[in-house]
Amino acid sequence: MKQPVRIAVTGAAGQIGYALLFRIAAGEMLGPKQPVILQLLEIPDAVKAVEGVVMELEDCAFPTLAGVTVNSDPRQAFDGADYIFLVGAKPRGPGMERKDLLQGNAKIFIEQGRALNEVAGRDIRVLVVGNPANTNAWITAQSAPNVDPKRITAMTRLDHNRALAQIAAKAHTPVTTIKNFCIWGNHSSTQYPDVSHTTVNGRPFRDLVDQDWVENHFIPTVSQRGAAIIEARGASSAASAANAALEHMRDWAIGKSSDWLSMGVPSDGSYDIPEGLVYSFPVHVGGGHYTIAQNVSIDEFSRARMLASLKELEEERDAVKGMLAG
Ligand code: NAX
Repeated sequence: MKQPVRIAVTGAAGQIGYALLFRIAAGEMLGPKQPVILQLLEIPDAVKAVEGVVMELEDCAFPTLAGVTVNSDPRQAFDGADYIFLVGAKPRGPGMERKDLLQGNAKIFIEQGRALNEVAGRDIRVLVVGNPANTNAWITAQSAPNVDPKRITAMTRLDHNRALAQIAAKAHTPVTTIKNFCIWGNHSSTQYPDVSHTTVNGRPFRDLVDQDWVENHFIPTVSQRGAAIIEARGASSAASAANAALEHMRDWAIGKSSDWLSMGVPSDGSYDIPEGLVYSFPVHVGGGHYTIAQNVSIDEFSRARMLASLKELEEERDAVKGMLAG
């Protein structure tokens, strides 16, 4: 048997945590031959609830689960971790402004970024799920100057998967026949799900649909899907979010793809997105790395959408950057 790898998950008592932990422990992220140790983080009030989740994990007797720790100090939870899922965040409360949510969460990600800075290994991979995910990832990177910012990413894979499902339904084809789709920008309602280069069974998807469908049906359906799920279920996406988080980390760590995936990653200046901002791009994965797909042609419609999402990310950054100095 291989040496166990250490996987930290924050917000472990939450609903995404509950859907994610069992799949990681079952070996679905790194395969059935790779033992894992889970290092869970929660706020002190939720530690008891996590202990209940740990009992259930034990009761599954997963062959790949080599241990579980429960922590309320991020330095302990992140110590020696190879993979970190930053899921825990403050939910938006009644009457709360977007700015209050941003600042409340900024505090969490500043603290966790500093903890990462102290204890993280060089080969760490971090995925931020907690909202606002892109800006929280940017804050984490700013608070962890010793960590290579490329190793701190944000989740837009759920948006990517939601879009694939819509395209497959429209084209009456399995999702496996779809290539070259991506999400640009922020994980928010300004995200830009881009079908300009998408093919289905090797044929341009744009030959099957008109601009009105793209603009007035497809883009709103994908970007408002989270709200539609809350409306129907009375709670936000959990199993699909956990699935996307697992796929993001699995593909980054051990995947190989000539097709595009969507990941929120620090910009390297590609497509004129300012360097360092955490923006969703089309990426390729392989050899444990991701690379931003290059030379993707951008038409006027796409450029306008990409810039609208960029503007929102810049506003989010400006709303919290004063907090980083303190
Ligand atoms: P829950 O409210 O069920 O769980 C969040 C958990 O985080 C709670 O148990 C809470 O005690 C814990 N927590 C809060 N502060 C913490 C801290 N400082 N350290 C450790 N744990 C802490 O939310 P859930 O439905 O699990 O969603 C988690 C986050 O994912 C939310 O911010 C949500 O908005 C975000 N999402 C992001 C998505 C994405 O695509 N990027 C999609 C799904 C989801 O909405």
